[in-house]
Amino acid sequence: MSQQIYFLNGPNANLYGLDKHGTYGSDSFASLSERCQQRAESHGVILHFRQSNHEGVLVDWIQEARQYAEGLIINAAGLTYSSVPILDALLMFEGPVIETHMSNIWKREPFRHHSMVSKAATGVIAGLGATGYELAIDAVVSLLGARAG
Ligand code: DHK
Repeated sequence: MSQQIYFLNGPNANLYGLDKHGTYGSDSFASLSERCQQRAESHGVILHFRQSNHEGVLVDWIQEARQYAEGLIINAAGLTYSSVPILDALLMFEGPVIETHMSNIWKREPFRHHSMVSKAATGVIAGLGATGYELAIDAVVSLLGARAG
């Protein structure tokens, strides 16, 4: 059975590519999903790439991942800076967790400089846009390989 990875995206990520300032690059969410599916396929893992604007839905998916996924990637978007429920759910997940952001959050407004999610993250990738999303998949696969070996 192939390994499964959950890649969860928070509020407004569905609008990537439409931001007039280009903060999140030019890839639409659909094309981001497609790129990530291709990357996962190249590693022979099953990717569940999802987005919700709702904190509780993200918590439900993280809890679901405890049953089905070996690794988890999350861009909690605007919930990154406030969500204790997302942090608590992630702390209950046993596999590697990669926190991702399309933008370099430390180059932006001060309120984006402190992530609640980071306390539960194995590693963080930020500022590399869609490439960072692909690298997050590479990282989880590599960490899972290291655990298996
Ligand atoms: C995405 C968002 O929607 C923002 O709220 C975060 C993050 C940054 C990103 O860079 O992917 O502050």
